Amino acid sequence: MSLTTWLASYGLGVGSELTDLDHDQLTVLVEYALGGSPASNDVILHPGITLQELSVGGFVDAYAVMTFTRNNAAEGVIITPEASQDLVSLQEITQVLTYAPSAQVGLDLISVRVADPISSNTRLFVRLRVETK
Ligand SMILES: [Ca+2]
Repeated sequence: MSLTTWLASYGLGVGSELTDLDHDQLTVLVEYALGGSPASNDVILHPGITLQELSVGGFVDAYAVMTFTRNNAAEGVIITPEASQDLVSLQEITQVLTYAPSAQVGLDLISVRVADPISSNTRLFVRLRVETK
């Protein structure tokens, strides 16, 4: 379903993508990409961050893992997980741990890990960037 069609299904028009009408801290565009609704609270869709002990290259260490949903029906959006140590320089997180259907029909559940173990970072920020193509 195109973004325009999806917006119209909620009585919204092009130009409302960056609003947060239901005050759940997710913009309308992010709700479309992650599988939420601009008319209901979707706090449950906020990306989750956990620390996990993982074996990478034969060495076990603690890694930051971000988990988020993706709306299978969303067309024309790019979801990019990113990590930064200083909020100036951002690197795309490309190490995908899992990419599988979620418990909610139509959504995939994706987990990615930051490339370097948490012990190598004094500070670490992660975010999900959502943009239209
Ligand atoms: Ca919502």
